[in-house]
Amino acid sequence: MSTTQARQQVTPELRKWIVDQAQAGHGPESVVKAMMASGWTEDVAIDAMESTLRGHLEEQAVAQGLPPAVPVPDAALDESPLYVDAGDRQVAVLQAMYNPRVVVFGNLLSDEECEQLIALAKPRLARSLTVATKTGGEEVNADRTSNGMFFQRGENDLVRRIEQRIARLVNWPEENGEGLQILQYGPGAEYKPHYDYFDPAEPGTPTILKRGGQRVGTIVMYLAEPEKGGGTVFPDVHLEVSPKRGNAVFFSYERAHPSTRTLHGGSPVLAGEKWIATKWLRERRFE
Ligand code: PD2
Ligand code: ZN
Repeated sequence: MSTTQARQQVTPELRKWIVDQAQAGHGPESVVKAMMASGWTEDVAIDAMESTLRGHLEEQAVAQGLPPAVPVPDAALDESPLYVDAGDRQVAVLQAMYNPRVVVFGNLLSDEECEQLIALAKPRLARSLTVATKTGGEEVNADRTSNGMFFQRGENDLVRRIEQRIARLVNWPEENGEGLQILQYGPGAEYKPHYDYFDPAEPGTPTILKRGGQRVGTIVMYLAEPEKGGGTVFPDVHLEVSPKRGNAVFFSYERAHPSTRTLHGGSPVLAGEKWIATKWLRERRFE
């Protein structure tokens, strides 16, 4: 940064001017151009404009009663890499969406890892439960007709290896992850559209949040492919992700609110069997 910019502060007056320009319909290029004309370099002007507008939107959101935005996991995709180094594996980036933040990864798990997870989970399967938001306990839910089980975090070498890989991939501490959940969906089984965060309006939510805070991200890994159906769908943005073995869909949500557009579901399996592993990521250490 030159001495000119070092001395140039993003003052409240400048912030107001940037917001006024945006509200008057002036595009980012003309705002940056005007700032450059008064001595800002392009990069610094862009940063100042972006942070001002982001801050303004956040203030508006909170003023309207939305929960505040919090930091979320994410992969380092700024330079559009085709692969991300996840430590012991190069993970392919197959698709990236920004709003909602949804990334489809390829080659996250090997076929052997998928098979091993299924074999370890099989003897421990039971009808899937969901968190009972009224009480903070767990309950059978007609919207979720899969069978499942949880591994403890770090329960065995395989689970530990995958947890380390995910932590590196999305830059989020391993200790903030819930235990890996394995789910089996037979023909007709589905997980109706829902949000993965805990609804702040439900009475059981404060109890749930004591253990690690909100969920802020999800990774659904596909372990076995059905013959038909079973895609992961995001109805608000009309997106369907195919349940391809070894691939995964990651998404994050910076506030516990539908404005994140992270409504998603597991479509009914039409033929064959779908197996997934889900990792839910919390704000803080999950004990
Ligand atoms: O199985 C899926 O595709 C799916 C869909 C929605 C999984 C989850 N949610 C989940 O495990 O949270
Ligand atoms: Zn979900």
